[in-house]
Amino acid sequence: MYSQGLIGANATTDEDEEFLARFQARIDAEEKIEPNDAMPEGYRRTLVRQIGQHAHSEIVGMLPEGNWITRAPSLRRKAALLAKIQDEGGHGLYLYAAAETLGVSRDEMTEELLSGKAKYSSIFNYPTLTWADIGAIGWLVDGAAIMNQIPLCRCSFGPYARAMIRVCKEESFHQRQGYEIMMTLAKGTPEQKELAQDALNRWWWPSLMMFGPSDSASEHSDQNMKWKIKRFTNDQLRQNFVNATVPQGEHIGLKMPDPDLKWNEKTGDYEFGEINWDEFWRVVKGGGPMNRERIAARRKAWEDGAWVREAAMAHAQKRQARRDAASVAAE
Ligand code: BYC
Repeated sequence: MYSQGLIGANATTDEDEEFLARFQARIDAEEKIEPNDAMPEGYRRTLVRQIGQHAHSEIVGMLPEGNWITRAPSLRRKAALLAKIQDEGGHGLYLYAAAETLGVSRDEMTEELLSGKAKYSSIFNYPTLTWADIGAIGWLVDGAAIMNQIPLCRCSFGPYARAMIRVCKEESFHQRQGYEIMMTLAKGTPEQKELAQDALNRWWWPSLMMFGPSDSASEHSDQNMKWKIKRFTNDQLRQNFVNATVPQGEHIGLKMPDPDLKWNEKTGDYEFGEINWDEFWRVVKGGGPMNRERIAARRKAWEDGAWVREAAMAHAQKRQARRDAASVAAE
């Protein structure tokens, strides 16, 4: 999608005040920043961090759902799940390509993931115990992802913003297929309804954690908002998600696992209970129920795929050599 040849061009800048003010004026004027444009090193590094982590989340996020492909309850469910998981793989690839335009290679990003230096979304460190978890992931996890990603379609960095447009369209299908699974289970036998409720109980709080630490603890939010990478804070998006999702749960007869949840007439928001931030940081730092398995699976896939990468490189080199020989012969 984006040529490696673009990487790093004009990227080194003398960051005096005038340069920074000119850059901020472009951001304030809602101009898109493109890979070859001069940009502050901090802006570039922030985007590499966020887009890289976003790409890793899409790829690691294939694992919990992949666990259920062979056990989907019907051919129709299996086809939809397969399509969804393939979409997530595609999202990861657009995002790696968008990050590559900023001068980082896919190999470097993968090394950072495998060494634990780069993060991926906390949500994918929880296990998928029953089929209802596939419904809960689509409804809640993709629902939270859409809430976070729609504003990213207006991110100041062009390649990221453009990648997000297609990603959001696909996430919206994912959210609906998940909600439809939950609706079917909730209307089914008492055992099926219980499966749906149990999945909601386990995925609700981790879904709220996807939006990141509260605004007072979010180290990057202020600068990211100034650079228009983020358009809303973590707490604003989390609140919007709660407001949109609680009525959806009520509509299918499920109960949110939060005794403190209540509608506030004055603010027009649902008030909700305290998030367990100790759990959040434990999971982010590698101590969640599935962190080890997820990284082990990615490491195995990377190692098993080494021969494919080597063969593709050898093929590309041979083609280039043939092209070079043909152009010499033509001279
Ligand atoms: N999990 O200062 P803050 C999907 C980290 S996948 C782990 O607020 P920022 C899907 C944060 O990185 C969609 N880490 O940071 C796929 C930072 O650490 P570093 C995934 C988290 O960047 C398959 C530190 O905490 N979506 O949809 O301003 C199947 C301080 O945070 C988390 C994205 O990646 C977390 N939940 O804001 C189904 C969206 N939260 O980097 C579905 C793009 C925070 O300093 N990313 N941290 O070491 C973003 O919008 C922002 O990066 C965040 C965090 C809102 C996540």
